Amino acid sequence: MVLLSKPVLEQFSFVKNSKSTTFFSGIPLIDLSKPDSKHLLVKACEEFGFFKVINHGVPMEFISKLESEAVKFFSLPFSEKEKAGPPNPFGYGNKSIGQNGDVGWVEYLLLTTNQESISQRFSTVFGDNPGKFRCALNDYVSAVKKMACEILEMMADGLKIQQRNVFSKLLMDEQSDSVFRLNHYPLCPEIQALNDQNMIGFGEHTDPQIISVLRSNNTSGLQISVNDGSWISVPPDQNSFFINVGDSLQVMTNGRFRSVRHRVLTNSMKARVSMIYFGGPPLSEKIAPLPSLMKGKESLYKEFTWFEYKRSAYNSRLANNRLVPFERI
Ligand code: GA4
Repeated sequence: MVLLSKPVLEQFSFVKNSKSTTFFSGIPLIDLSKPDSKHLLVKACEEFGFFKVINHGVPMEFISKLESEAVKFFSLPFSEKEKAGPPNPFGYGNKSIGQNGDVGWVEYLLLTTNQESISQRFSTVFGDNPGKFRCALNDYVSAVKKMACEILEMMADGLKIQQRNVFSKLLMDEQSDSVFRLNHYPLCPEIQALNDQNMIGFGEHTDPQIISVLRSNNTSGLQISVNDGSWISVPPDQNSFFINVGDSLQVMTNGRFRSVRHRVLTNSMKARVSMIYFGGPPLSEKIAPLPSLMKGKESLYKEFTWFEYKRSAYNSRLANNRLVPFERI
């Protein structure tokens, strides 16, 4: 066991724990097998920017294969994992998040969903069988991307937009700038000693992309922020997916949908493993409110491309409200 000295622990942020974690039972639940769900889906995106999806059609086999590859990777000695780093733009990262000084009690792999660009470094780490990891990753990402596109098409329907694929075509584009992330929140035994405190695994933020699809093992930790600014704990469910509205979708709906502020607290009993697909547009894509959603209203945002937004986002701190510089005053 690696013991953390006081100065090391001081780099991390803590939040006061409400002792017994009370889970929020009102997370919107969307059954993808019911075509009627599109109205619930729109409501969930307006109210929370967040919902849970069941009957998603992603084979359980793809999920468990990727999870076991991820667990295998994170169980390697640090000296081995380090060979797959640094994480910028893609690779292994430990505690440090982004390039602007954010830290969390997390280690991760940041990957592009573009097969050709998967770095050669992975061959070194996955030594005997890099193909197995890649294969599990490709199967999972293809299935999750398909589901994300179905969800985006239901959203367009629910919003009465004529062009059903107005959002999904951005993810389907060959140039789509989508990202995939595997997170491991290890146990931190020292924290058990700190009464009433929870360490921040991944600090509060919104996702810059269009849509994020998250799946985790059965370990709690994810919290979302609701309108009044309070945090609610999301009950874990390893058989379902959780969907986040990203900043770009908030802009495309002229603020009707809200990108959800979320964070992850460490769990002192069980390690958390999560996998997230961030569906993004091509770099050159203009991100602007769809005319059919404007209804004579002015755009709340200045004109910008995904490249410009991404550059600005990656220069920001995790907790910043990244859309502010792009709002029309
Ligand atoms: C949040 C969503 C994705 O995990 C991510 C993150 C990225 C990173 O880890 O490098 C960022 C963060 C995320 C937003 C602000 C910047 C960039 C860390 C950070 C401080 C991969 C992404 O696209 O944006």
